[in-house]
Amino acid sequence: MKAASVVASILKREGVEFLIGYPVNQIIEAAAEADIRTIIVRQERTGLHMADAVSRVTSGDRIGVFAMQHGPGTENSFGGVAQAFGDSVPIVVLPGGYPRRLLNITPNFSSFLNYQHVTKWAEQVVLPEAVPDAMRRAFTQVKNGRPRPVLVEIPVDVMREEVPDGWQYTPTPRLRVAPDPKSVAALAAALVAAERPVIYAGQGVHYAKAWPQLRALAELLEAPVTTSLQGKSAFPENHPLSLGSGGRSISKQLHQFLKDADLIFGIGCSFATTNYGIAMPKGKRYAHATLDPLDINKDVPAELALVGDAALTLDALLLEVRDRLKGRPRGRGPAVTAEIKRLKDEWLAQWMPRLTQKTTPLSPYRVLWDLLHTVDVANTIITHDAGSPRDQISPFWECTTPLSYIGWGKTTQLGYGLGLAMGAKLAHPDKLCINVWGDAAIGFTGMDFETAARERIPILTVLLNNFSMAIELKVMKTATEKYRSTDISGNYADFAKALGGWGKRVTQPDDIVPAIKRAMAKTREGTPALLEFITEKAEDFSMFA
Ligand SMILES: Cc1ncc(C[n+]2csc(CCOP(=O)(O)OP(=O)(O)O)c2C)c(N)n1
Ligand SMILES: [Mg+2]
Repeated sequence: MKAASVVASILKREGVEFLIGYPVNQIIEAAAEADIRTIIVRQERTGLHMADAVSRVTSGDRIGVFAMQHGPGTENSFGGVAQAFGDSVPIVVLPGGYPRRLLNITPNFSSFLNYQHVTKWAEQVVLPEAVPDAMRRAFTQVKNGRPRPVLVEIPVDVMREEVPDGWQYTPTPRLRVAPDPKSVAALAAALVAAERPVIYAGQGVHYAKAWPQLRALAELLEAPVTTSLQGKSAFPENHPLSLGSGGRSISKQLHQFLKDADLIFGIGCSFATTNYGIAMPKGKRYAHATLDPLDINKDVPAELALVGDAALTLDALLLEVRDRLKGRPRGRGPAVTAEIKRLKDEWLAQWMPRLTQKTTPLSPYRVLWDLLHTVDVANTIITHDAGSPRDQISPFWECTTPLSYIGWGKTTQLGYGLGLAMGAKLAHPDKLCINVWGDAAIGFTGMDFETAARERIPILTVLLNNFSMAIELKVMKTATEKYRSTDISGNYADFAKALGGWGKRVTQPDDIVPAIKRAMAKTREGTPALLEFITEKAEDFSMFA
């Protein structure tokens, strides 16, 4: 068997159902021969984003895999891998490499060297017989420990060579790590003793599917819960104890409860400092439970810390907390939920004029509010993009089911959302998968709407077209005045049609809901739909100093 076919055979054994890629890479042909569906994108970055979503929306049960060619393919893929690294997403990246006689000779791009900083594991395979071992290592790494991309670079001449008979491959295990019982007891004691604890859940809860345990702990402690953007939907946001998700813009109740907290308990989160997450208040007591010890004491000093899988950690904490409470409720639930409700009502009342505004150009808030109230939220997977759309949607989109929102932002590549929606749709064909983006974002990856049409990946893409990079207006005042440097333009509804999808431009408030309904019907027929809403250059966000 040729090395490329051995790779395909291993992918099959690892349960990979589709290989997303861009030619030339011999693994693509070998995968098709092995009956793995090959999906060819229009540029590498989107393909990586699709693979990324497959892993995210399946809690890593299915790992997204992407293959591209040596040289330009590997050079052009950098953004996709870097984004997955930044947001800690487990994907397998299979670049071709220059033939061995040219490998690692300047100016030839080496994936092995260049991707070191954005992968948790990178190998270059120089002998065909080493392929099964390299793949075993890569899959073991991608499924275990902190989720992040892994990479195996196989030179084109190695791909064509025979792997000697007798090679073996057993699918790799997914192993879980439990926290130290002593530290669990100490953390449980602190949680029970705290007067105003706040639980901050990250995406570790999604990967461990620890949603029931998170809810049980919150209810037991009668403690409010928020999430990181990546962890959004880990806790039902219509639950009376929910503060909504963190992000650059947040709810008033979240702002207030964090300010007043006496103990912030992070579970399955990194607490990494980021512009696109909550700024953790200084001078608070922190308890931190996460999978990767490298995150402990990194950005926030943790008085108490646990290392382990989020589900095993919460299981252990639940036992300890129950043991301490001895069936006696903390008794603060009614007061806490009443306070959350009061603040939430105040906050929504303040925003309601924007969320229901009747003016044209449309308020982006109105568009997103109508979207929220038109789709079946529980059976939708939605993602934002970089720019204002992220900050306009994340605090107001109320998730009720796990993994119904793909939140991101440790790095924020414009155009990421399209591939995420497409990957989510591949993994969950029965759900409505939506990406919400601005007109700058579509400039990066918009051509891959054609992939959605050609491959029949019927997503709904919601474009907020304000003919501007509105989020940059404040920082590009002179350039805008003198040279119109933040202006951009396009007719994206026509663009969608030209690429084989369905498109509609919407300018009037009364047309928003009917257009969404038509677009949803199109997706059910198998056609991707693009709704282009002509919106104002909004500059107001739900942010607190
Ligand atoms: C690849 C990349 N380059 C630059 C940026 C910086 N950036 C963030 S948002 C933005 C403009 C967003 O404009 P648009 O998508 O139209 O959204 P708007 O703010 O107008 O609603 C820019 C330039 C980025 N996030 N990603
Ligand atoms: Mg814009």
